[in-house]
Amino acid sequence: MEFIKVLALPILVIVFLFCFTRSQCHHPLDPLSPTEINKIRVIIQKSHFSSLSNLTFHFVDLEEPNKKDVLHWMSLHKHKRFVSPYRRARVVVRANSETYEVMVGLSTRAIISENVYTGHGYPPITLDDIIRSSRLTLRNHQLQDSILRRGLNISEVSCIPQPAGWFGEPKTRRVLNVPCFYRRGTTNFWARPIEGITTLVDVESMKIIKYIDRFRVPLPKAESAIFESSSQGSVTCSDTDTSRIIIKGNEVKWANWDFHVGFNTRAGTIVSTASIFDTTTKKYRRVLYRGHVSETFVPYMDPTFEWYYRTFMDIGEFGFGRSASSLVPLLDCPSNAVYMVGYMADSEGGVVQVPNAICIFERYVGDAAWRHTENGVPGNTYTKGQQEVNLVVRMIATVGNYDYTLDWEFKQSGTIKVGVSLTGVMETKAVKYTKDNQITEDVYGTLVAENTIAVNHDHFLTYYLDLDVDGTDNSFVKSKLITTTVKERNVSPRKSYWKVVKETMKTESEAKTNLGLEPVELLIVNSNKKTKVGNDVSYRLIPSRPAMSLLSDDDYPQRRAAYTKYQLWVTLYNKSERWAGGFYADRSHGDDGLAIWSLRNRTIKNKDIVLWYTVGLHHVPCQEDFPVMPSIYEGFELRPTNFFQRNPLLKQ
Ligand SMILES: *[C@@H]1O[C@H](CO)[C@@H](O)[C@H](O)[C@H]1NC(C)=O
Ligand SMILES: *[C@@H]1O[C@H](CO)[C@@H](O)[C@H](O)[C@H]1NC(C)=O
Ligand SMILES: *[C@@H]1O[C@H](CO)[C@@H](O)[C@H](O)[C@H]1NC(C)=O
Ligand SMILES: *[C@@H]1O[C@H](CO)[C@@H](O)[C@H](O)[C@H]1NC(C)=O
Ligand SMILES: [Cu+2]
Repeated sequence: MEFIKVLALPILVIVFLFCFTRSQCHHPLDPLSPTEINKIRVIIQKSHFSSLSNLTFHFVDLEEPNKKDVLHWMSLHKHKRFVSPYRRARVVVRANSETYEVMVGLSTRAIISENVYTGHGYPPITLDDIIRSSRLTLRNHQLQDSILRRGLNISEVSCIPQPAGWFGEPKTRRVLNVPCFYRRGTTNFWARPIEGITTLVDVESMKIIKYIDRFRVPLPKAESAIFESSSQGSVTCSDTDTSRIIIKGNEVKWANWDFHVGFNTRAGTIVSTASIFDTTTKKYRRVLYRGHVSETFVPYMDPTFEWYYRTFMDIGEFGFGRSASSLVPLLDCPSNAVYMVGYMADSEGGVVQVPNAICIFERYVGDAAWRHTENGVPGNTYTKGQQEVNLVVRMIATVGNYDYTLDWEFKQSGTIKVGVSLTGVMETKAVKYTKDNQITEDVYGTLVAENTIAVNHDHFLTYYLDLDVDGTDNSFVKSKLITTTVKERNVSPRKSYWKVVKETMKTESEAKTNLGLEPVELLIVNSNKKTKVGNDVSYRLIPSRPAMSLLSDDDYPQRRAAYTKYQLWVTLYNKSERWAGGFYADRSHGDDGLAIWSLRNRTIKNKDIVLWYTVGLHHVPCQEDFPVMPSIYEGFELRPTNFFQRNPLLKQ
């Protein structure tokens, strides 16, 4: 057997090229540096905002430069001439009980613009909001009495504030619901909810505005919740250290790929300006301008008083970047991983550093990227192939009880595989039942241990995918496989075959798609570019198992996450349209976001377009998911389709 050993060569080249002047290395999409975050804080604090009461920072991010400026910079960058577009920050603060949107110029050190946001919904909840609401709840004498009446010890209670959703109130306040849990005997307090108690905190005045203790049920046992002791302490196996990853600032070059890795509080990892080298033309060709998780929707299926509001939109309400876990070497990433630090601002505008926020590593998949055994050549049987080695960009967002491992995997074949692994702890509810056969009412979930119901719910992760396949102007094409009857019966005994019928989607409304059994290829096509033999250059979406929200259209959480009724949307590119559930997702009314923008029904043919794809999981809990669930993966691929002249893995 003869393998092509291109990839197995042990060349150790982890190169960190440091920048000596800022303009040399500054990619226009680089996230804000600690120096810049500090600068923004100082600029705002020295402005008239200092005279307003309760100034808190809810969002501090790079104001993305215009796409055409970035693309212009990219084209010059490749020739080593640098013209940096402007650096600006978009800041959302709360002061005087109002939401201000502020644009800060980083080179001019000045506020460029500001306005008061008067629409529905609120900016992301801060960590400070959460810590203070939790403390306030624990100090409440009524709660302390309730805890005592249940024979529990208040020192061992944890209260975890949660977004309150929106249920038709014409006017909302910034509030958090604060359920409590019991820690005694286990740190897995999620499995020991203290049921029956509702605390609602007004976050602005930091006051409890509702306290109700409706009923008592037994607390689930601590023993069944414990998993910490069975954690694997150390991992001894060692991977090979062959790495060909070149990281320069936030730019990554590996094999035939070149892309930028950013990080912000809202999306977490952002992959930008991804291009792939074409050995035929000896040029990098554009694939993805920007990709990240845009919103999540996690509605629980328990409509009772204590649970109905649990309909979370984690990206907008809090943020995947804000929830980033520091990755643990050998647990979260293999030994050959390199790490990136994540920076963000806290509620006072100060710098928060997340060490090991992102890891990047080569994955030796253990499979063949392609292979063939040829038996048909007499006396010359051979097997040829190439092992699959990919590059993974990973982060983990731990949003309270759940851990989402978010991967962007680049393959040398040109495919980008995007996926999420879910693990962590389920939200459970305490009940009186100890056996399933005692249950005669609807309990909205599965009895996973005595007195413990894990409640049914969904996970929807909607990805923002601004594909620019070999250029900016693309079209969304459905290649439908249509069963066709053979008419020329005199030449063929066959009665049927399928043929491909291509339909280019003309408008946003036409592009909304629900995937099912219909055989269809979903293509982002650049009809201005053709291969040598004349096919339209494209990438196609290989979807995951389709899932769509089952809530009724008029249900309040569904109105806020209306975009989850379709797995796939295509919109005209607009820099301001990034967050599928609207920017102000906390307590939103569903009057902003993907479903609303699409109503404009813009034409999308041969235009700069954005694909929105939702990975969904209906979670019917089972006993194996308790007390901590084994990882479950869902993902999709973006795969070159008539993009290259032939299999790009083959040497020229
Ligand atoms: C309550 O818990 C705390 C902390 O574990 C402990 O110090 C204290 O003695 C407990 N109180 C009672 C009454 O058990
Ligand atoms: C400022 O915060 C305090 C305590 O959190 C609150 O009592 C006060 O009402 C707030 N002021 C305004 C104008 O929101
Ligand atoms: C871009 O999107 C924003 C938000 O939806 C909208 O207000 C604006 O009019 C859009 N711009 C264009 C040129 O359509
Ligand atoms: C969108 O526009 C197309 C073409 O103008 C039209 O046929 C279609 O009915 C429109 N859809 C909606 C929902 O407005
Ligand atoms: Cu789940």
